[in-house]
Amino acid sequence: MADLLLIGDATDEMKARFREKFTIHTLYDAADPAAWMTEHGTKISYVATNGHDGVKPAYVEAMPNLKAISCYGVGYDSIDTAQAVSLGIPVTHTPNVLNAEVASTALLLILACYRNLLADEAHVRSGDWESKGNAPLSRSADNQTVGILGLGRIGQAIADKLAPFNSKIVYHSRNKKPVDYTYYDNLNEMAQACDVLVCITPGGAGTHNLVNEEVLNALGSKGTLINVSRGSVVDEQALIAALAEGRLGWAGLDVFATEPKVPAALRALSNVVLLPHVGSATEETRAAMGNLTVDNLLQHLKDGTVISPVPECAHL
Ligand code: NAP
Ligand code: 8YV
Repeated sequence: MADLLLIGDATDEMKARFREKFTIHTLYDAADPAAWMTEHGTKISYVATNGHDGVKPAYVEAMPNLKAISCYGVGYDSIDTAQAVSLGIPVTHTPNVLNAEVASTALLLILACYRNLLADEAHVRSGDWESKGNAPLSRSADNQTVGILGLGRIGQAIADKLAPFNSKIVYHSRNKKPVDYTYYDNLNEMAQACDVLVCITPGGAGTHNLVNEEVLNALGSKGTLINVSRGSVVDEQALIAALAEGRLGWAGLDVFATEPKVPAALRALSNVVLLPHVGSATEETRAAMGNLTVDNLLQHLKDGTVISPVPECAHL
């Protein structure tokens, strides 16, 4: 049996499948994870983690016999891939199996912002409907210009799911894609032109605070920001100020700068819809992600190859 380290928790189904071929060690149960790594790191040959917990570079150094890292999630900004590549360790992730789910979450946030879902629900629950009368009118989510920041696998799924809403799709990414949507090579210009800006790039240094005060001002007082990517992509303090001062209309957020901490100033605003990073969190999608996370390591154990390496590790 090979020794597998679980850095963050895994589902019962994943653990049951892992147990068939691996001896499982759970770092999240260790009172002092760094001390545990120093004492036991040399026996670990496989790691499973998730997009939130990642793998600390010091932990990788403490595992000289590490053969592969499998991430339960498509985003891997919390894993140092340069370090892994330099050591010849493949890193895998779970692309595609969650595209539709995360796209549904983006749509849920867009609709909740446009149609005042939370305020209207509270209107019924509080008894205000009976005592004060009808709720104020909301806005139609149909016929809007939606700017996708990061037209990749999930960005395309979001564009597809918006088709019945007759949205005009525009996008910004570093490279123009072979699609019919209007391409903006400048994010500010796209923000100026759209009603909704949906962030769905990877996190990490390359996208840090890409959505800054200037972009938020360009989106404007009638604009809606949706973030289902990583909290680091949006300047959270600039976002709070723009929403509080009415320079930005609404925001629907699934991700935050320092999860699970969400600033009180953001939680106090009425023009936001806040979700606890549940973009992919349905039983069906998490089962598919879990299976791919396990399958990658089972395949590596069998023949030294993996199914879905991150692009940086594709050549290993
Ligand atoms: P993907 O297929 O790699 O797409 C990412 C897109 O972002 C690409 O089109 C890329 O195009 C663009 N991009 C990268 N860096 C950029 C930059 N600096 N400026 C502008 N555009 C940039 O990835 P995916 O599978 O769609 O996943 C995207 C991300 O969603 C993940 O990395 C993760 O952070 C997040 N996510 C969140 C949840 C959630 O629960 N909320 C769930 C799943 C995924 P170019 O290379 O041409 O720039
Ligand atoms: C997960 C995600 O919540 O796939 C991603 O990048 O953000 C989510 O699907 C995350 O990986 C933790 O498991």
